[in-house]
Amino acid sequence: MSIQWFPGHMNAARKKAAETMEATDLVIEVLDARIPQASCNPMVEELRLFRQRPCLKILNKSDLADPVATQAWLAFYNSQKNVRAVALSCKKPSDVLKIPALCLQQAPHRGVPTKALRMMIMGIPNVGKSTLMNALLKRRVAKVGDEPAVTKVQQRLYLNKNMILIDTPGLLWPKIAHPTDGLMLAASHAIGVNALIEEEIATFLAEILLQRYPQLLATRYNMKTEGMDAVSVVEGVAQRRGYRLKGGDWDFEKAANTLLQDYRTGALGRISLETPDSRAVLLASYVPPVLLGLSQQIMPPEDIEDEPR
Ligand SMILES: Nc1nc2c(ncn2[C@@H]2O[C@H](COP(=O)(O)OP(=O)(O)OP(=O)(O)O)[C@@H](O)[C@H]2O)c(=O)[nH]1
Ligand SMILES: [Mg+2]
Repeated sequence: MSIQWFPGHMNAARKKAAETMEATDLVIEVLDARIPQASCNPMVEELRLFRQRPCLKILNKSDLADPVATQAWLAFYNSQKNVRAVALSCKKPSDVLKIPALCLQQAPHRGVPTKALRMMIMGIPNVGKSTLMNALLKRRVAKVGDEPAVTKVQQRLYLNKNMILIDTPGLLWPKIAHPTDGLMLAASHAIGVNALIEEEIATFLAEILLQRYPQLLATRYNMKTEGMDAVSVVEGVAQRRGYRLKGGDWDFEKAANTLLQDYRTGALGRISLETPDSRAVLLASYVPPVLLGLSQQIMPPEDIEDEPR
């Protein structure tokens, strides 16, 4: 199965982002630290590079990610031109406090009253963009929720007289090239629930957990994972939790849901679904798709919701 999710409002959001990019000095790209490259929208990268804007990549939800993998990802991104990467949790105020200084470092020619630093927060759905916006502003200006596509329109606010923030709706891209990226995005809850085939996603997740984090599975569900395959892991969760259907069979769907929830909330432990090495292996067997046509994405201006000054 190949998971694709591109609801109507995202097309409008993509056009709007292309137009706002012109009047943006710095892109704050929020990634999911558990799946940094799978959560890196190629459309954002393309728009940013087209306008030659620097980028602060925030590996958010790092409280849920494997710290060893996160360190490897930071080295990976920090070697890229015009990119600075940090790992943090937008839910920790002390982490968020570091961000304004990093932004100013990335665009030293801006950040004075006559030339305010204009920062656009971009990223896939449910990655924590609005949480970041609220934390930076120290007040609740944007709605936050643990489901994809909460924010539907851009919102622009002054962080201080020298810095402007623009929150944007989560963006996916029309064609996710690698099926495993779609599964990782769905497992991490960036893709809407009606597009999900939860059992397949949970089986995919179980496969990675078996390979890389068998001890976390064993501890959480008190089961021996030796000799198990992914399907038997999900069945094992049903057995351990006593999930049965009316006829007496194991309730695979309920167990799949439990496994996904335990990964999403961090109950299983700190997990990263990909590393720079696993990504390199994936790319080695990959034929690039036709490049996205930028000209189709740049549209005339529309109104941004502006904070009254
Ligand atoms: N564990 C953890 N959860 C976080 C973190 N940052 C955000 N969240 C949670 O992630 C969920 C999504 O956060 P939002 O800020 O609404 O995400 P968004 O990127 O604005 O999502 P859309 O508007 O749907 O694109 C919420 O339940 C947040 O509480 C973090 O650093 N760690
Ligand atoms: Mg949002």
